Amino acid sequence: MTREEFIEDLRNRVRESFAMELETATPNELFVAIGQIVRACYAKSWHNTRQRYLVNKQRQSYYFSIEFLPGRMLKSNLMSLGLLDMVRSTVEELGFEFEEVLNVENDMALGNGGLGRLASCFLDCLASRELPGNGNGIRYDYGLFKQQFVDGYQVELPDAWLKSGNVWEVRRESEAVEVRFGGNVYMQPTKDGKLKPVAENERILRAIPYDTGVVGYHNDTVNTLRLWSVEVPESEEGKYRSIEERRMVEDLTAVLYPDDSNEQGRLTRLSQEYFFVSAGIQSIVRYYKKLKMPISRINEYVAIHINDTHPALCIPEMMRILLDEFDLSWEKSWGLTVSMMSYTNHTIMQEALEKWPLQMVKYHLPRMFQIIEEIDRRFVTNLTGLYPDDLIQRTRIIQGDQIHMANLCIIGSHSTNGVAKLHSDLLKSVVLHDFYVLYPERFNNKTNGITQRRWLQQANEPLANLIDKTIGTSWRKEPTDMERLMNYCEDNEVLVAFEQAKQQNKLALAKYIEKTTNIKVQPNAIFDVQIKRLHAYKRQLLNLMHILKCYFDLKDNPEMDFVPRVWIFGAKAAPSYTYAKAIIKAINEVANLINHDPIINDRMKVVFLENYNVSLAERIIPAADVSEQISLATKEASGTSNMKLMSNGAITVATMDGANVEIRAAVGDENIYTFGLTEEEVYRYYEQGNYSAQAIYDQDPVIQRVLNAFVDGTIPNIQREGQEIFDSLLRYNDEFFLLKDFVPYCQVQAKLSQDYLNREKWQKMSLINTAKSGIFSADYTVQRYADDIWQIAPVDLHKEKRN
Ligand code: GL9
Repeated sequence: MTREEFIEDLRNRVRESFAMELETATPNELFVAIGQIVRACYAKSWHNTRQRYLVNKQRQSYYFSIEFLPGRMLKSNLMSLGLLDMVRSTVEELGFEFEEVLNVENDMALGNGGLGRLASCFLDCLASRELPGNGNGIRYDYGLFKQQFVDGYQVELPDAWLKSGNVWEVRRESEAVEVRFGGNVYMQPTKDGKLKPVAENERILRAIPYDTGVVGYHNDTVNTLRLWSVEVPESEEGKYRSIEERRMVEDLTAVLYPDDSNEQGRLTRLSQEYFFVSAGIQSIVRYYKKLKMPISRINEYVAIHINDTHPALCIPEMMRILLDEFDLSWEKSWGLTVSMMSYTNHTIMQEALEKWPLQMVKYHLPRMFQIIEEIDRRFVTNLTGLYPDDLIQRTRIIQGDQIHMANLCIIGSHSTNGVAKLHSDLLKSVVLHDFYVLYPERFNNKTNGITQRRWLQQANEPLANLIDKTIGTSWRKEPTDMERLMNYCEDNEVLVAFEQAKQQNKLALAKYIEKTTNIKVQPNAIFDVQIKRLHAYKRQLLNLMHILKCYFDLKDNPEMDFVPRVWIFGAKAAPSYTYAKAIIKAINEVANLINHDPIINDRMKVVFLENYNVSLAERIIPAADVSEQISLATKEASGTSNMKLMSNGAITVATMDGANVEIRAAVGDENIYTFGLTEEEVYRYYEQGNYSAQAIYDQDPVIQRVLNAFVDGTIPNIQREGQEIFDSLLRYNDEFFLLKDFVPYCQVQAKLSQDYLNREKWQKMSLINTAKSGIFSADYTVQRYADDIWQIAPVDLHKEKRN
């Protein structure tokens, strides 16, 4: 597309869609019109990709996830299509602010955090590697809540992201399917002496797919993210007597559950899970029928991935279709199902392991229940005599009155993986050890990754351009090529240029901070960043305790040498998680206290940015000097903000948890600040039960002063919250060992401050972090899933041309 063609197209679309002339258009109209043009640009490739898969009978993978978190798509699509520079300069020449146009787009925030963002990075990388991989999920009418602070408290507002339409999606009316809930199922004998399930009084819902193209980077691959929305089918209209009854049904895909790990056990959530699973599996099977292959070979063409346990019903739903609709035997159906399914575990936090009340499943999903019962029965029968009874009882799916979804996933799939080395090892040795005894060959590790195209190339153009200038552009497709930066570790010119790029990003963030919070920050201070969901185990409170210590040090000794620092937080708390909300309130009050204290004289600033989301992450990450990854060892399965920040040259302050362990191995001990309890030490405390927070408190006057600040009025306006926090640390014995890790944490922070003054040393560390970050590209992660688990490969793009 030439510049002239683009302007012509833009002019026409603004005219046709809005009855306006280009000259009078606002960023809103421009966004929609450019979005339409971009979609038109990849429409043909999208169609061709689908055709290619169909004609080649391509084996495909389907990534089932209850969350996807793509963020904005205009800039990334323009970039993938190679149109970004032309469109940007043209739009600016026409007299518009390109940034403003980009900012019109609502984030697509159909996820809570790492797990949902990982799913989106994976889709991007699958397309960019020309791998036939699709996404399957839910089209929530409301995404993750918008966060506001009122008097320092988190307030949640609805995210009506679809209000002004969605240029990227295509509603595929003709591909709707029916999903059935409730009713009774009984077994009826057939003529040939078999038993067939017959259902009556079911509630039938219509699932409509909305497809979004996932555009590969500089290739012709456009894969599909399919999200399902609920409707009442016409045939069922009569069954709903009241508007409320109908509303209940339509509410099924209304909102994303805002809990990042706590399962609330709500019926709507269970229904959501079955809804998108059943719709997705049905649409896969219908597609497979088009290939005209026997059903007994479906496992050669289809790989289904269960992203955490939320889509676990994929297993019984596939069984249902093979048994009830294709009349396959149980054994044959089971063999096919297990060979198609694979599962990723994303956390070892006990409260996040999904369990459903047996009665709820039995009543609302009776056929699913029958099948799960039979899977469980056969599991027990097959193992009895071969393994100890207690092991069988611990690993079976139905225990007491609950259904254990992780157990279902492991038993019903051929692969179970964790998301970082340490996490996968813990699954084998502790959390899922019993299963490891049963199925050692099923367990494997797939360390998470990120896409540097969004998180570096797109979010951090100053650094990306500098990398291009230094080592060429190949890293954009082959991220490990960034290693070549290692040749410039001693090159002063390059180091200074890196520093300037960082400085430019810090300036931009400082402007944003001032605009949104009225806080003025010094761009030459250390920008110390902790961005992630707010959770006790992630220990934002430890960070806050260190801030308080610095504050007291300065108060006591205002003349001391102090390297200026800006602490930047971004975090949402689950609306029902009162403890996490108390910490938000406390951080905000400490910020207020410190930011306005004349003695501090701007040497410390604490900034809690509202409404942390993908777009805000894209602003913060390029400007970070320091990356806080300080979860208690064993608790963070992997983390992914650690990888994004590292890529952008931030230095990590890290516990030996999740992927931090692999980051340290990559950059070397001297280019990361590690501290804190190790996995072994944490488990030793658990075994011996001899941790005493009170004892640590009693012996350490600094800790006393920091903790007392929460309850003695030093931090104003946090009576209730301060007490709750104080009690969590002393009365309830500090579940996440903050007091134990506090001193070593402060020590590495002091070291870091000193090192920051040595600009050359710091800049070199920063460069090494970027250089070594290529291995954390999700390009490689999805390639490993493709090779080891899904067995999918790129289509030979030139095959059709040759034929
Ligand atoms: C998580 C883990 O907590 C993270 O450590 C991990 O990086 C991601 C992706 O594998 O998965 N598991 C989980 O339930 N969440 C994660 O971030 N929670 C959210 O997505 C909010």
